[in-house]
Amino acid sequence: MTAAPAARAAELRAQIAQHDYRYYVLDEPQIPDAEYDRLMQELRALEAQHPELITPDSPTQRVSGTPSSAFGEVVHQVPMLSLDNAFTDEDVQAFDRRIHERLGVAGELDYVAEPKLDGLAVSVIYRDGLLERAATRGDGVTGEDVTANVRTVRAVPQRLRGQAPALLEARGEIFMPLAGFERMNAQARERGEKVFVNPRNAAAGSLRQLDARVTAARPLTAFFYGLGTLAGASLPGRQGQLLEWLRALGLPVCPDTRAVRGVGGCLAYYREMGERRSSLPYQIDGVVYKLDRRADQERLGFLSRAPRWAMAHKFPADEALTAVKGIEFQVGRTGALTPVARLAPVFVGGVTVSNVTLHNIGEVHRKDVRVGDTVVVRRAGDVIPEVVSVILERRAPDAVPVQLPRSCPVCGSQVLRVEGEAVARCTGGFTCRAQRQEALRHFASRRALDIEGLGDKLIEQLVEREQVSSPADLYALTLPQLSQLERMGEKSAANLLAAIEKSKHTTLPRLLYGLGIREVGEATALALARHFGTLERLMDADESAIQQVPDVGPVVAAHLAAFFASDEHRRVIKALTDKGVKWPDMEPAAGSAGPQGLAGRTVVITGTLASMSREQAQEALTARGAKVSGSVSKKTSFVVAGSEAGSKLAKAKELGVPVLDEQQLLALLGGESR
Ligand code: 9MJ
Repeated sequence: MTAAPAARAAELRAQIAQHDYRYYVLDEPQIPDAEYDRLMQELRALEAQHPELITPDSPTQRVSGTPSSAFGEVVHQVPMLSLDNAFTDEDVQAFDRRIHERLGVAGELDYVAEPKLDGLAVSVIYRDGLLERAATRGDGVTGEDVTANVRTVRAVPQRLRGQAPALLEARGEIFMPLAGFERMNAQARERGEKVFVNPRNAAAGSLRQLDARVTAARPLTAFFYGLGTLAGASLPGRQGQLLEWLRALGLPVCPDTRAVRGVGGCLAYYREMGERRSSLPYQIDGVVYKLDRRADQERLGFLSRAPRWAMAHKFPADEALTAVKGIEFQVGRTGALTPVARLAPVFVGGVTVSNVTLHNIGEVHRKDVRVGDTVVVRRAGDVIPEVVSVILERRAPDAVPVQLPRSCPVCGSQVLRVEGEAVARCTGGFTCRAQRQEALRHFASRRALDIEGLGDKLIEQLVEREQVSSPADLYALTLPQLSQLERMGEKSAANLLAAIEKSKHTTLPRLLYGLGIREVGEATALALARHFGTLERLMDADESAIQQVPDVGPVVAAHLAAFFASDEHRRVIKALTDKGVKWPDMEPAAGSAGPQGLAGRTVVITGTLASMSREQAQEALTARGAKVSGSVSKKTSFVVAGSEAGSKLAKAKELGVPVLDEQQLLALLGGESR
């Protein structure tokens, strides 16, 4: 090192501050983390040799080594306001109307719309550009002094950039990005430690640590959106300009903040963020609208705790507390016992939830859910609801842990849990009514034999009356038998019979899928059908031959071999063909859907394809037996989505219809190997 120690230390500090700025404010990191760490190490070493060179704003001083015994109190010179909440479009319209009335203006108003971050509100004071004090919001008037902790958050600069005012109090939110939250929880889980329920609790818990070294190890970051006290500079005239100014001073501002016009612009932003919510890198619980012009804000003023010129528009809560009324075990098609928590109905994420799957007994024990417990239930976006955690403080002293039943709750057969497997299964096989019922339901389902009108209730009755025990029995049902079922008129019985008759003309992939072989989903069924061409060839194949099929591994091959080794299953297949169920053989063609490989499939093409026109794609699909349709419905087998696909893609996602991209289409057509 040639530079004098003082000069080198100053240079390193400036470089580190610049990298923090690029990383947190511009979101354009310039150097790898390892290089950043090297700069820090060099600075630490230099300061250790020359302690007189340490400055209070040195990045090495972010972590104080002395845990404090309590947080001091801080009185906010300008109260830290909270926000009024809107839950409906009407609430937002009323907010906008009130502003018009009070200001006595007509026409659309300018707003700034911001994501409402789910973190911890903080005030950070800079004097002559240097970070002096940080505090939590507390009750808005008095908060806690968390300076030592906030100093450890790299997104919060120690020193402002450029022309800093004499005094500036920036306000914003400290939070934990989802990736960091998940990483931290995964580590905690590995060590058998307590996990945080959500990023907000994690941020709050991390910031309120008496030992700032703990805070320093937590992946916290910050976005700023407002001002408290200001001296030595004039306030920008608009909220949008204020955000730009904060950014220029080196304070990170949320990149998803946007200028919008009128109530229409606000609501459009709300919907857009609602859709993007699940893919954002941070957790939000709504959006915030702020009237842009400061002069207008000042005319409107405050109402008790909240400004009249701003409003939080909340998303439907995605977490709620409720009670576990019971935990039952459902038996699935493959005998898997799935524990299901019956809940006191609770409105969460926009729907009422009263049942939540707990997946398997291991999960029940890991979360330690017991009957009578109060639990946190989450439903984020359109993800299936889940039990996040148990509120242990509210557990009744006599609550007993859930046991895996020894015998099947439906048929009484023994329940087995293979060593090392999460799932426990009923060993009753087809003798178990639940498994029979589920197998029939699967066989008749839309993507399998597609027997329209054969719903759960009917299957239940048919199985209960022992009129049907295997899929082949469906083809022996008569009109008088069907007419006798509950809620079944002559007409619907005739329709059902016709649907059963129609299902006899099927395809090999549908049949294979419909047989309900473990781990054989639609894609595997199609691959098997394409590879072997006929059912006989597949039934005669041994495990190693089956493993030749693309994407079929030893586990699936073993399930297939075991399935076809069973006399019972062979009898059912023979009975099906005897009753007239038939399907065309497929031309074996490795890796692609050969002639008629897509028979019976309805496909929708949307968006722009790069390698062919839509007409060419349509032709290629039709040549393989598919029907190409213009609109997406429950009947659509799959949607091919090119670039700029719009409403049809959205509809497919809504209905759960599989979506293929262009690469996958090409692979299916055999034009390219994957
Ligand atoms: C959050 N939580 O993201 C405000 N907030 O403005 C945003 N909170 C706020 N603004 C005035 N973006 C009081 C609180």
